[in-house]
Amino acid sequence: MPRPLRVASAQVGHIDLTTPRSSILSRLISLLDQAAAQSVQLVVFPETTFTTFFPRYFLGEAELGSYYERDGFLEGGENNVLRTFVCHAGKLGLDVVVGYAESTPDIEALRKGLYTPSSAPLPPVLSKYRKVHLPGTYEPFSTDPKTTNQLEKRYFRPGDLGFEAFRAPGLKAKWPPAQSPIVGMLICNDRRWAEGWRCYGLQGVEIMCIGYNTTAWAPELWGSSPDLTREQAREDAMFHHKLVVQANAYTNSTFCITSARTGLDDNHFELISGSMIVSPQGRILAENKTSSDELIVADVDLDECKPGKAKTFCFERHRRVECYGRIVGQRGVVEPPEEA
Ligand code: CDT
Repeated sequence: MPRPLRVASAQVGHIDLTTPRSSILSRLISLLDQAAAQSVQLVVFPETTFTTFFPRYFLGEAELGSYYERDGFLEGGENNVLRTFVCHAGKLGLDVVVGYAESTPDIEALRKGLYTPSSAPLPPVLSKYRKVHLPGTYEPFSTDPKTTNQLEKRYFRPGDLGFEAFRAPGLKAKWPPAQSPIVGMLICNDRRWAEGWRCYGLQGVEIMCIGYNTTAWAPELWGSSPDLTREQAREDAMFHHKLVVQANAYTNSTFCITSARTGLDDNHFELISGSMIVSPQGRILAENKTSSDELIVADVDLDECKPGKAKTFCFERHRRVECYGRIVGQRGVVEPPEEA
């Protein structure tokens, strides 16, 4: 029996450091309204949806605090953009995955000034995911305001919730006797690590939801040649983004929805786009056409995950866990010894 679903990626275009939250919120509300008008059931928004990608800036603690959402956002509070967004999605009957920088009292108590980003599908809050792999550095590459820093190790703590898949029962309204979708979340840099994908694969994930901010030009960050032109760098960043998403969707036989924060922030910092919906065969079903706010919609049938899970990637039959110990037992590279 097919399990059809209409899903969307809500790509968000440029946001400056000083863009008022009220104007960001109205753009997000418009994307939600567009999704509802097109009878979408699940929408995925980017990482740090409600602000610019502030870890690229070296900020003082007072300013930094204004870029986080406080824990307990559902209870209210002044100018609570996240709560307004969530309530609007709820009114429209949409399931939403949205990334935001989260501040929690326990984290503040532990280590003032460091926070954890998370992503939550709402309403109600079915699950929460906190980004595990934090790229970049604790110290800035430079304090020159034009430098693209990546200060996630300074501004956040690594996620502590693991990779827990969950069911989204609201999405099966159109096919009641069948099982509800199994959903997983990753945030940005996590998508480059096969380990997280496999943890979800081992729970039978059917829809991976990934928001991100990926810089198109940051020579200090790359593993590739520092001599690349801006065009080559942008092309590489997009290639690697698509490579990891398509490959991991295929090897775990899952759909995947990716959502970019994109555009040219502060008229200087370029982020790639690449918002797309990918099939369990690793093929792109729909993708962005602009580098602005844009809703990318696709109709999927979750039962298309089944052949890959039952055949090529039938984990129970083919995996050889006795050979994989190194993956969890060792963090960095240990090279084989040189021949004597
Ligand atoms: N936000 C985020 O995690 N960005 C990183 C940049 C890493 S530089 C290769 C990303 O993986 O896209």
